[in-house]
Amino acid sequence: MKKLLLERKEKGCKSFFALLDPDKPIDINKLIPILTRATVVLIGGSLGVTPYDIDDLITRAREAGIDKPFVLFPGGLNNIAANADAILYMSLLNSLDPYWIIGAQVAAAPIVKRLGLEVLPTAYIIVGEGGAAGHVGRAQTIPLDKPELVAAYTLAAKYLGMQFVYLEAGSGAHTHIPPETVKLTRKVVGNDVYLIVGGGIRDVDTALAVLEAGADAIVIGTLLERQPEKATEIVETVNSYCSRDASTLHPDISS
Ligand code: 1GP
Repeated sequence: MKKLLLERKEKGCKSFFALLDPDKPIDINKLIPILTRATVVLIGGSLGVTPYDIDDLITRAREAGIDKPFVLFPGGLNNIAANADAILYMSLLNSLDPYWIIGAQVAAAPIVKRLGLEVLPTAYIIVGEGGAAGHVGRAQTIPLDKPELVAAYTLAAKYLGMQFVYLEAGSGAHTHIPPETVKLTRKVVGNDVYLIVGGGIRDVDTALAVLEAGADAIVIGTLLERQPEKATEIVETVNSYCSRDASTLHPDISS
């Protein structure tokens, strides 16, 4: 999993993470065009999710022919499930509660080991509205107009040895992470952090702007069920990225 993502990054490709929240109604068949094009399928949710729901969803998706890595995006210990391939092993760096920074991770570690899940060491940083994840995780969310704080958190994550950093605006956020914030963050941390950006991304232009600003992957959740055709358009754009010259697309932010 990690290898797949890092190899794509190395080649200049971007990745699309399709997020499924088992607490929401999911029609797998309707999502086949998106899930078969996604780089990975993330599964998790902040509320109302059990490992049984996750295992069942993965089984149904595999039966429907979705041959993708299934990666846990845990909203808590109740999101650790055996059928997954890997886990975003996250620390919510800007939580005010040590439980979400290191407590849940200690409790999860023996389970993750026993299940043999591949681990992606990930800093989770919540910006702006933050949504349910921000509330449940007791995040002191970073104001949208303070990109230097996002960059500083990301640099701290890099210095702590975390390979993956997930900048989260919150599921269904009205305002996504601004591309300028991604651009500054990338400039400050250099290229050796794998940057994942999600929350409130709803159209191709936003997805492209965030990717060209320096994100390696975008996460799309809400749009999958609400406007699957738009999500399909985004995943196709992400997948065509490798063969495009990014500097000609949005020259204002790619320089
Ligand atoms: C939420 O970043 C993800 O944790 C995806 O957000 O549901 O707004 O696409 P959306």
